[in-house]
Amino acid sequence: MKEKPQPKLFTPFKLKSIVLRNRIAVPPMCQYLSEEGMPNDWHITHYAQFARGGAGLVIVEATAVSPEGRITPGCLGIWNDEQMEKHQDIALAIKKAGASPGIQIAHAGRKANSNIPWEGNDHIPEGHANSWEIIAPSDIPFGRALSKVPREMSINDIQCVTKDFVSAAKRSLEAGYEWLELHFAHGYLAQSFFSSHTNKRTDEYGVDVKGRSRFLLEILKAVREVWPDHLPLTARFGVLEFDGNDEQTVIETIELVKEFKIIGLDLLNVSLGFTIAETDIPWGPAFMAPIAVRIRNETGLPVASAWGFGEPDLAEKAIQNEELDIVMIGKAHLANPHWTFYAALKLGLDKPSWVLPVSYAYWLEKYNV
Ligand code: FNR
Ligand code: 531
Repeated sequence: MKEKPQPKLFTPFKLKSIVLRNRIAVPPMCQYLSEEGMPNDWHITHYAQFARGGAGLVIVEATAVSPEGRITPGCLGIWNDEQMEKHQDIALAIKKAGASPGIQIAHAGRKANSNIPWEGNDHIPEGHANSWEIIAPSDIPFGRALSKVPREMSINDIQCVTKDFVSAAKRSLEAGYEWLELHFAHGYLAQSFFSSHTNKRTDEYGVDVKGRSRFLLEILKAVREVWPDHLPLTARFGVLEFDGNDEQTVIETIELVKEFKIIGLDLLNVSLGFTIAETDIPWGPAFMAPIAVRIRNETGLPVASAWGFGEPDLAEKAIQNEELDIVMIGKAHLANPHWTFYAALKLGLDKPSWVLPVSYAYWLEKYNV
């Protein structure tokens, strides 16, 4: 009988010393359920379920490198050892369920100090108990509900935040994470240094694309020095803004990514800029695939991407066509933590149960699932 073609989505992916059991990743997704940056039992069960469901890589939500780097007061942190020790429980739970534990470390910049989404998603007003000063490359507010004017960062601020990323990377390693993602996307601090919409500096961290790239390159270089070379060091970066100037943005981005690669970036997670409010994003299934494959081809770096790959056929197509090396399945995982198992069934994988941990696979296989 003719062998049915096996989906490529379930082939392993080796990056440095890490071998993912498949090409499916859970991208970072804020839960806003932390207090003072501390992980709790919610986070342990929340992240373990995705690994239990068969994903190859589970990346913990944007985790702030400092208290003021949080998006909201509910966001996770890894700026102290107490937090780091609780992160150990999350990383271990993911690992024990057969997935690789990753974490995204972040500074929210001018989008920091917001209320959690279901409590307004707007900036916390001055004078409120939870209000803190927000910082950015220039004193330009995002606008709309994020109307607080950030303080323009001094050179000392830039050096302090870079050190915070280094400390966060060290703590992530100590926590047992194997995959580190720098949050350089979605209009947060690093992205806002790169964008000419938000960076009007006249010193060496602005003026032109070289200046606007400097902060990101310095963070990457400093983190690379402390993150072991055998573990993947990655970044999520907004390559499109949909602000009418994307051809220029992509040309500058490709040059930046080539510099990232020279410094030692191992993979780019291709995402959106979300730098300014006035954009016209053409949402749609897998709509980032064409730009992801362009970045992959023009830089030679492995790429991942998200945004509308939740239908298994779309995820499989992106891997089959070598547009992506890893596909990130976000909201579909929130709806179904066992997405990987159901994708295996839908795509006709031989012995689909075996995408699950053996303690489940054995019995499902025995009952011919
Ligand atoms: C997100 N996203 C996101 N991205 C990121 O880089 N860091 C984060 O912490 C978060 N947080 C977050 C929370 C929630 C509730 C959602 C829905 C999304 C974006 C996410 O990683 C992903 O890129 C998008 O959800 C698009 O992928 P899907 O959902 O179309 O598969
Ligand atoms: C961006 C987003 C926009 C539209 C739909 C889904 C997600 N994310 C960015 C997240 C926070 C939540 C909103 C981060 O990058 C932290």
